[in-house]
Amino acid sequence: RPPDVASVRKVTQNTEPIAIRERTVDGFTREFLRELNFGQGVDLSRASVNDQYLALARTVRHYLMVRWLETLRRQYELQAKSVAYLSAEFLLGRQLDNALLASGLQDVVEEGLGNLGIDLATLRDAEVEPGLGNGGLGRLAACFVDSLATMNVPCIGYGIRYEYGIFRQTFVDGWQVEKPDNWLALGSPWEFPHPEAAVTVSFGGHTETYDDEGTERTRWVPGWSVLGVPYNYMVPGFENGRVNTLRLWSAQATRAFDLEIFNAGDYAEAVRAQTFAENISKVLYPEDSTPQGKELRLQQQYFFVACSLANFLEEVLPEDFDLRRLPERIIFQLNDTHPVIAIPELMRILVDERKWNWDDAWAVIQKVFAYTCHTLLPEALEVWSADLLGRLLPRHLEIIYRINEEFLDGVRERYPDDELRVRRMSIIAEHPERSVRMAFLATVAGTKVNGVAALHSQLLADKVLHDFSEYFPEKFTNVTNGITPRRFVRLANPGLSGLITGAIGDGWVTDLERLKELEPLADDAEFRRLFREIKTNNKHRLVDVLRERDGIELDPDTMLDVMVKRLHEYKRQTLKLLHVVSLYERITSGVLDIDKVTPRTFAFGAKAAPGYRMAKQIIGLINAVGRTINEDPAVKGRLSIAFPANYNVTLAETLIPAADLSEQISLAGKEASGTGNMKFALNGALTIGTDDGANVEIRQLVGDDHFFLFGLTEPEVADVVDAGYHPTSYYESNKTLRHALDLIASGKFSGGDRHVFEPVVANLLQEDRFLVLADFQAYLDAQDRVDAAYADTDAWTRSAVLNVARSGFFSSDRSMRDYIDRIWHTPPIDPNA
Ligand code: B1H
Repeated sequence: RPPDVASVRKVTQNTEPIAIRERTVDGFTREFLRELNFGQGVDLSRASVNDQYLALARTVRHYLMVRWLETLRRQYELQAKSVAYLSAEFLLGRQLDNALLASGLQDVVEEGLGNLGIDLATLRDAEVEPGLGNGGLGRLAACFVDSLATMNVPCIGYGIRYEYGIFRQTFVDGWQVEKPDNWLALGSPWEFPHPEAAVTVSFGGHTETYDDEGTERTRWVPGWSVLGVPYNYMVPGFENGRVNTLRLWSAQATRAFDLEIFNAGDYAEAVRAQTFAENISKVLYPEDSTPQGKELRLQQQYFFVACSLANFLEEVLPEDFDLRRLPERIIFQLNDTHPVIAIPELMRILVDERKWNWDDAWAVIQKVFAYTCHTLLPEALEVWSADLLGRLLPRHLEIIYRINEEFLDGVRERYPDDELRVRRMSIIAEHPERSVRMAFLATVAGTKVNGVAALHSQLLADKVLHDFSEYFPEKFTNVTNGITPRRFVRLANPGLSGLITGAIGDGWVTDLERLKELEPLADDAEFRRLFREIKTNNKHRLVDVLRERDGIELDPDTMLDVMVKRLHEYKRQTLKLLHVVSLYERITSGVLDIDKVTPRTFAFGAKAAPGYRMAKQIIGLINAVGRTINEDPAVKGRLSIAFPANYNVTLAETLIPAADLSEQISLAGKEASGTGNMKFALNGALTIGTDDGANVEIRQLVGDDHFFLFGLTEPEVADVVDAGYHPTSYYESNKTLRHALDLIASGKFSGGDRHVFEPVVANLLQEDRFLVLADFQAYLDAQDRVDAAYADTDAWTRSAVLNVARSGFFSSDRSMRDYIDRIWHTPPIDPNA
């Protein structure tokens, strides 16, 4: 039976408790072989690795199943307040290892499979990661649901089951070529489809008013509809018996829709209609931070939000629930503006369908939504053309207009004779075309608005949403991001985890501040030796993975200097590249004595949005510089570049634990938070970084002596820009910079062709929106400090240990506590209640 409301009711009423499966090696082995034989239909001697993987996944899933049903049953009994995390992205990463860890089955499974002659590691590698997100924002959602389950907080994650996740990146002659990510092709053992619980979602059409027993009401007469089929995923807490639910929606054609067309005799048209409907959840939009305003994307947003609200109101809540009490039962957290259309949708449900009056509905709305903003870039603030929105969701546009009118009435009352302010604050922009500013809508309707790091929240309140923070000061708050220590330390870095547990016990996995207890060990020579040994082992593990995965040979005896994140100009991969090119140029021209250069491997990982031309050029340039440097005997053993294609969660899990130096070099005031920065610090890399996003907090916590700070601060950036920034003046006055840029312009990295990378160089010289040239010298100086520090192995290791010991704050468990205290007010469930 589906683990859904209907079955929950049944369980509470009339079933015996299901026997807990035997958690022994023999018990596991029996279950596994049963799955292989009856689930996959093969016997062990003929089973492929994929057969074995699928059977194992289903076996592990069975063990968690009992707890899942139990969690649902208790939730139904307790009717406790839950979090509904609405997110267009959940970048989950591989599931198997996490499920094994959460269920405490690792040892049993390893031994059981071993007895059958199967290597667990081989099966792990057979899993294709669900890449249902672009980068930090999607991964954050996955960390948050992990933490909530671990902390015993009721949560449902709601999102989209994209048939194709983030594209698979390949390189052809060094240029990015995208391939579809067919992650479902070999089977998807972690999901539970529930076609019987499908929700109908409508689009288009028109609205009309009618007389409802003396009251004039509006109704929406949609033009077409699709079905949303829920696929449930387990979100197991760490060793605590709780399993929350992630519900992702898949679009299908409605029966009525195609029946009508079939009956009209147009078979081909009916099949085409099916494809049309299914297109909605077909593919994840690969733009990280610059949404394109495409109609299909708005369809996706409304689709998953409408399904989720309907599911929560009609299936999760008890049948007779009084919606006036909704704020006691739920908080809908809006992960950026992507789900903000939920606000007018809930208004529509309450006002049009449940026939509430407007004010009562609005009062509830203002208590059940909260909004997280993830950006500061103006071009990333989502805006929908009123024309498009009105065609796709005519009733929602009307509702937005009314929300805006009433809101602006209030603004006018507070600030009479300030029409300029009214225009600035309007949810509706008039130029360049009439459009809806989704961040404003979320701010007006939500109970809280939060940024994702201290600096970011400050800048949000002071700049991007300044009028709003003045108008609603009580709404604005900060919750600094975090990462789950289960996946990114315990699983990704078993060596370090063992060392930590040996020193302070294993409580840190769910109480990361306890890493503080490691501080004294930074001065313990034997501890440092073991710490270094683990880093070296992690490098060897990475060497093996890159050889196998990419055919890349990497020297484990060099400093591993890593920059992995989406390719974006504001993140400044070109600054990193200019450092490498400058080192190369100075060595080959004899300015630098090669024997004095610290041997380094520069690792890059980055996907570019397929339509972002400059980003793709930069990828081409990194690969071109890499090819030249890696082949040049003059720098052999000193400088090399490794740029494995298709950086993803799985690669991050081996790359980050091996890193010595973490590159977090965005222009100050542009990176909202960053979360990779936290993962590196917790795995014992030192950071070279600007005062941006969560770097600020990392530096404050680990201490200036253990962090390489450089570059303009955010106020300095503002001053430079206000004064009129001229990149050429830096080019002209700095010889090192000039030589590096000239070398690129000379065609050195493009077989003598001066045209290939001309756009990158020209952009830096003429525009340089993100002040790469202004920060170049400061960056080089900071890299010199890195070299000096690295030369003293003991001091470096001491700093690395202190980075680990002082970064416990960056657990997403702490982020969740902050959301609970400041925004959600959803207490954890007492396990003994
Ligand atoms: C972040 C996005 C984002 N901010 C639009 N904004 C997207 C915007 O598909 N889209 O259209 C996708 C993603 N992602 C990131 O969020 C920030 O840049 C990081 O600094 C931050 O750490 C992360 C999590 O808060």
